[in-house]
Amino acid sequence: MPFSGKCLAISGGVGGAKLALGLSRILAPEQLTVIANTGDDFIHLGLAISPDLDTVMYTLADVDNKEVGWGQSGESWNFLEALERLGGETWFRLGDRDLATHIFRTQKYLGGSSLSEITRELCLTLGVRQKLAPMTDDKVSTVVNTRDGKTLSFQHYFVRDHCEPVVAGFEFTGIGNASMSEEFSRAITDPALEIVVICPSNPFVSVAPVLRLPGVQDSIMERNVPVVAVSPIIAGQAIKGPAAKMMRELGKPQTASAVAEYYVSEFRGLLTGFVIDSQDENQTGAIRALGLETIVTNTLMLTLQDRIDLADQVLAFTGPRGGTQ
Ligand code: FO1
Repeated sequence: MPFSGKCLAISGGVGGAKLALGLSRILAPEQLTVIANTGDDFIHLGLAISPDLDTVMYTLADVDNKEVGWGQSGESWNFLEALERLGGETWFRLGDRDLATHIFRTQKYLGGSSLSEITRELCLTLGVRQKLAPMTDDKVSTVVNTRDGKTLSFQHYFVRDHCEPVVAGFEFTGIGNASMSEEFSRAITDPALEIVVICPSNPFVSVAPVLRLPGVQDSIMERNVPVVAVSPIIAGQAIKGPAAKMMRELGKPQTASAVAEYYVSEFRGLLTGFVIDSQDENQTGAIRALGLETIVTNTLMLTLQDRIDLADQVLAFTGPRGGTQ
């Protein structure tokens, strides 16, 4: 039976954008709202950069660089080469087309626009018809606490230092008095909402900042709809990014069931379902024991069809909360 309600998807960067694309191919534009993490946002070279929002936006607009998963396809690098010659900072690679997005965003910010308004304008120009919004329009920054007592801004940890520092924990500065963006709270309170999907993004630095925003967990639980997360770990590996390395450094097994345990213990009562890859089928029992309805399927999204098939599986979780369909 085709899914007729509305879907709210919570996404970080690359992994989240893949599932968001799959969902966008199944659902009508007005059925899908994607809320992106903004804890990775930072000011770099004087420019306001929102990596997770841009990754989802470029993916839904089909202008994304499909090799690396961020930035635009068909890029030229004249700006960066010229900056290099001047001795500027080039560790964060900004293509010429991508640069225009950051300059546009910065100019709008300086003109008093909110990140939500700017994202709406960018999506309109790029032809993205689904609703895409930041988790908040307030400043929230993910900080990485390293085992040797340092604190790193997220992009310094992730890009400049290649995720090498050993993590001890994370902080989301500013989150205590940040409010959900209008689109976010509207999507949660929409009477037509039938499912919340937590995309296969990094649980600690992409999903946690969104769920920790004041009021998010309670307002989602009040809706009594399925809340389904897709494991970002397959057979002990993260498909992309440092999730498995972080789990090891945090003393957790690098398994899909350890991700489920993290979500259940950190966000008690929020999740109702969990999707794992066929390679992790042997963990179904442990995950069901956590009270999560579990689906085993292919979660490795290599092709567009993989993205669509996974989205289809996730949407099959609809129906009343806690029911074992
Ligand atoms: N990630 C990298 O590993 N290296 C880069 O040089 C890089 C540049 C970049 C530029 C724009 C953008 O929107 C994202 C960019 N990313 C880069 C990815 C970004 O750091 C991550 O996607 C997120 O912050 C984590 O999901």
